[in-house]
Amino acid sequence: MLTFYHSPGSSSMAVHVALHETGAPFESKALSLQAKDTRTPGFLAINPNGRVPTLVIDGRVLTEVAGCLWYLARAYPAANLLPAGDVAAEAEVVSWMSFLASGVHTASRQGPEAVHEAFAVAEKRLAGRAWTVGDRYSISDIHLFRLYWRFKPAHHLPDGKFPAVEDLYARVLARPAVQKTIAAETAAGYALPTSRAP
Ligand SMILES: N[C@@H](CCC(=O)N[C@@H](CS)C(=O)NCC(=O)O)C(=O)O
Repeated sequence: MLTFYHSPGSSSMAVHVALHETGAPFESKALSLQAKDTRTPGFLAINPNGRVPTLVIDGRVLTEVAGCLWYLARAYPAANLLPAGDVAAEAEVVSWMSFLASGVHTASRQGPEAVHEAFAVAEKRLAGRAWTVGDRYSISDIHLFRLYWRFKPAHHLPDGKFPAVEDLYARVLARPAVQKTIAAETAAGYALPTSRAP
């Protein structure tokens, strides 16, 4: 049994997309960042870091976007969210997700200039390829998609500045699992654009 602690529109959206991609059954627990639901004693007892996403797998707690995405890709291989039979390609997925968590997500706190620089690096890393790793969609594309989805309006990233990222973003946005996630999170409630990306 999976219990998914998340907040609509936040980092946890990437994991929400992967849950829908895999079709894994899960119990949804939506938390409000504004109401500081992630800082309650009850939630801190589950995740002492007080952050979403938090996935509880049969009583075991898993945190961080990259960890949760990796789990879902490995636990539900039929969804094809990881390159198969290629260790170097799997390592590339880890490399992208580490870069996205430490180099792109954190840039938000340093302001728009740092975010622009981070996406310029992502653009160079993509180097005109369709997907972050190999020739098909994987969890690192979901991770990149969600950051661009959030940061483009929040940090005024102009159309045409990061063409490879934008192209990947548009193809991921069109996926049924992504549309389902956006519908579910919109119904739960969030407002975009925001002046402060979480
Ligand atoms: N490094 C973490 C970042 C997660 C994160 O920053 N989550 C934010 C929402 S985007 C959060 O839960 N904030 C709640 C809080 O600070 O109280 C990851 O990759 O999962």
